[in-house]
Amino acid sequence: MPESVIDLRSDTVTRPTAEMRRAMFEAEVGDDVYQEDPTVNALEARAAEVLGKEAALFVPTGTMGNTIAIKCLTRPGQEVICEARGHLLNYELSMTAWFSNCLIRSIHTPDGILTWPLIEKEIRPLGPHAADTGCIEIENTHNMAGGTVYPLEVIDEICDRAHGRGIAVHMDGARVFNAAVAASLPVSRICAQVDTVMCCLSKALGAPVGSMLAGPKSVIDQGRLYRKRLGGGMRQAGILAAAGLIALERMPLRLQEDHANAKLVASGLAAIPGIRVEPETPATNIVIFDISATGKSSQEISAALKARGVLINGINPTTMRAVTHYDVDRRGCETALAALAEVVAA
Ligand code: TLP
Repeated sequence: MPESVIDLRSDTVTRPTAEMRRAMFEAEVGDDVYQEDPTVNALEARAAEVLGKEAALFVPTGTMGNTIAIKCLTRPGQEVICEARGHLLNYELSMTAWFSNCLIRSIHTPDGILTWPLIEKEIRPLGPHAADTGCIEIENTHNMAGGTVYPLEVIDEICDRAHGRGIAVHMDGARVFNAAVAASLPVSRICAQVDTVMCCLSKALGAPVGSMLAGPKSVIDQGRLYRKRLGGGMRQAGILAAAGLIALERMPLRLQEDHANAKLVASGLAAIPGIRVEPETPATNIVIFDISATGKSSQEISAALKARGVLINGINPTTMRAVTHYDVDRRGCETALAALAEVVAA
């Protein structure tokens, strides 16, 4: 991809910083399946500290982190409650069914945010006609709802009530650092009550590869075995963990910039005839917008933008998503907006 392309398809496209590349080059490594890679061990210890959990596990992807968490928190034949547009349900190739043998019970919300009253209605005790609820999964920030952020009291209430009924809570915190910045709270406070949290180093935090799964030591020990079963037992993974450590320490400090750029993109989009932005003011770095009134499909718009050096994908024929990140600055966002206005008007 040439440097001049403005890529707003996702924050997964971020490339490692010069500092990360240097750290990767110099990383001390060992065999992580023997738990002898000092850099992976340091990353796992630091992630546990930052996330406020007893232990953490370095996994190659967010999908693997979620898969392992759901497996550890459920028994085969149970249900997992998840928001209807959740990543777990829509973008993980049915791993909840395939690996954990559980069914997802989804709940529609306007903003991606589950609340205890919505969840309570869907909790089922085991009986002749119903499978019991094994776990509740919440996505913070919520990707497809437009990077929305769970209010702290909503998370705490879900966790208190769920635990009272013997049900575990997993947070898909792929972008929990964005949530923390938006809520002006330490990430450890946001996930204080959830049993497990997965966070991605390879999205807004810019590491080339990797996510962390954090939780009680007993769960993480069990998770390490599931990681091996899934083919995720990596050897000299310290090369990757070295970049992950920098992602964890340095990159959260600059996320506010991405959030400001997302607001700029949202207000620019709202000014283009035929485009409607949802929500109007993004809380974090994801802008979801409806293009149905432009008379063009998202595929047509994507193709025309690509010809102008701008990449933005559709979620479906009438909805598109732009994600801001550190590889696209304010000027890049302005150029993308100008290209979009041109494409829509053409
Ligand atoms: N999200 C990707 C796509 O898969 C949609 C993106 O471009 O946003 N949880 C959430 C909330 C995510 O957004 C993603 C990736 C994952 C989990 C999975 O992470 P990876 O891609 O590392 O498996």
